[in-house]
Amino acid sequence: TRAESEESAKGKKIMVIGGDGYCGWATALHLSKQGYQVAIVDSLVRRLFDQQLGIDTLTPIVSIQKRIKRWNQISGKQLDLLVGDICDFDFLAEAFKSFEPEAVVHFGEQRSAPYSMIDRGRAVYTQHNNVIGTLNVLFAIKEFSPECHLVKLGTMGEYGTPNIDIEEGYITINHNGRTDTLPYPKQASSFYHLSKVHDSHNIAFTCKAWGLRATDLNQGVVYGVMTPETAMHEELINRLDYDGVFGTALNRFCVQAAVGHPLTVYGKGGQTRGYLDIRDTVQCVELAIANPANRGEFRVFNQFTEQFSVNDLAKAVTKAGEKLGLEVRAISVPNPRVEAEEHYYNAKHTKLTELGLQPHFLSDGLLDSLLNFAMKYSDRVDMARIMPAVSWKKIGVKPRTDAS
Ligand code: NAD
Ligand code: USQ
Repeated sequence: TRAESEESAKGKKIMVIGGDGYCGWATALHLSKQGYQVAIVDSLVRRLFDQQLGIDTLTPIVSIQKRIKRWNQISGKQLDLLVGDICDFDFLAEAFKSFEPEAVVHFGEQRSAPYSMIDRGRAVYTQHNNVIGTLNVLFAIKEFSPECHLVKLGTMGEYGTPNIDIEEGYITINHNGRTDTLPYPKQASSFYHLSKVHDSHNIAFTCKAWGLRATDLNQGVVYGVMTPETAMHEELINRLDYDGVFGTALNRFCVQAAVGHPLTVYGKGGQTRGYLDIRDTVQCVELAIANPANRGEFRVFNQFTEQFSVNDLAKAVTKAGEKLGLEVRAISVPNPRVEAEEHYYNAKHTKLTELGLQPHFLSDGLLDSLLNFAMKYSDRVDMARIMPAVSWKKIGVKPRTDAS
């Protein structure tokens, strides 16, 4: 039961790589609150990308050191901090030897599809950072903590938008009279999403070859900003990206509605994806940790709670905005990406529910609170950074110094 798993979790050591980011910070605090011993590993490179691109989170986040100090004052719990790049194996090895994790939650990647499509340099950086970082984590687990469970953030985007149902990681195929259960076909559509495909292959191989235990969480698009822990103090506030490079669909639409910018529907708006509330991200990760994969097992969970098209989201935000007296209008923006704008989409997502996930479905209450949140910080919004400026087709070898 949940109570038993929480009880047995007490004291378990969890390394959260990427713990200064959007999903990672909320997860680190949630796990700490639940009684896990948490160490955050982060290079803080995400804060550097923002500076280099001249963008900023909607919310005024303080330094990671201040965040941790505040959490300690409020909760009485300790969070360890190891600042470094997991692509530097000496750093990662020291982190493993000093902390001795029993599970590693790996959020620490360059996670924006548009960022990976800015220019050749960013495309190569994204695949190097993500693929080599994950390879280093796999080697570190083998060498220093072979029992350690890897909980790796993947993406629903690994599957693309096939014209058949999407299964959870594997599909049973009947071919020329023989049957096998094989990895579900991957059709990612950005250099970022492809980096996750490469990671999945490397993880699957090392589970088989070295007997590592891993769970690949193919997460959908995350929305929302508050979790019970990040809401406890302004210095614990989470980041909320709304710009055209790091901002994601629903979060962007809420900020756009709050500042009177038209909602930016790319192309026809029939693009359908899996979505989940950030409160469910933290729940799913905890469920994966509390129910580890077996040695040698490469487990895949599809981590989302509902499917929406971009047009569905625009409609929901328009309705919720109008209730608050906002004038909301959606426009069709020429699609900067290469993707299907009308397609079949039906993805399975039962494994986390079977483990006990209690979803927070998208509700009027959530939209209302996210819109109010965006209105509260609306003076921080830079209107010039909302429209998309990265084209899948125009990417070239020339370094872009102004990705705005
Ligand atoms: P984020 O950019 O807010 O956080 C990522 C963190 O990882 C940052 O703090 C960054 O500094 C750190 N990092 C990156 N490379 C590193 C390295 N080499 N060494 C150490 N630290 C490094 O991203 P997020 O939105 O929190 O996403 C976290 C993970 O979840 C990513 O792997 C992403 O692909 C996945 N994911 C996110 C979403 C979403 O909607 N945000 C959806 C599905 C999957
Ligand atoms: N879109 C719009 N208007 C916008 C922003 C996006 O129409 O203003 C469309 C995009 O074209 C796309 C869909 O909405 O069809 C989702 O785009 P997104 O930017 O919200 O999400 P995506 O690029 O897919 O990436 C995000 C995270 C990434 C994660 C992924 C999960 O940044 O880390 O892996 O969601 S998934 O989409 O399931 O692959």
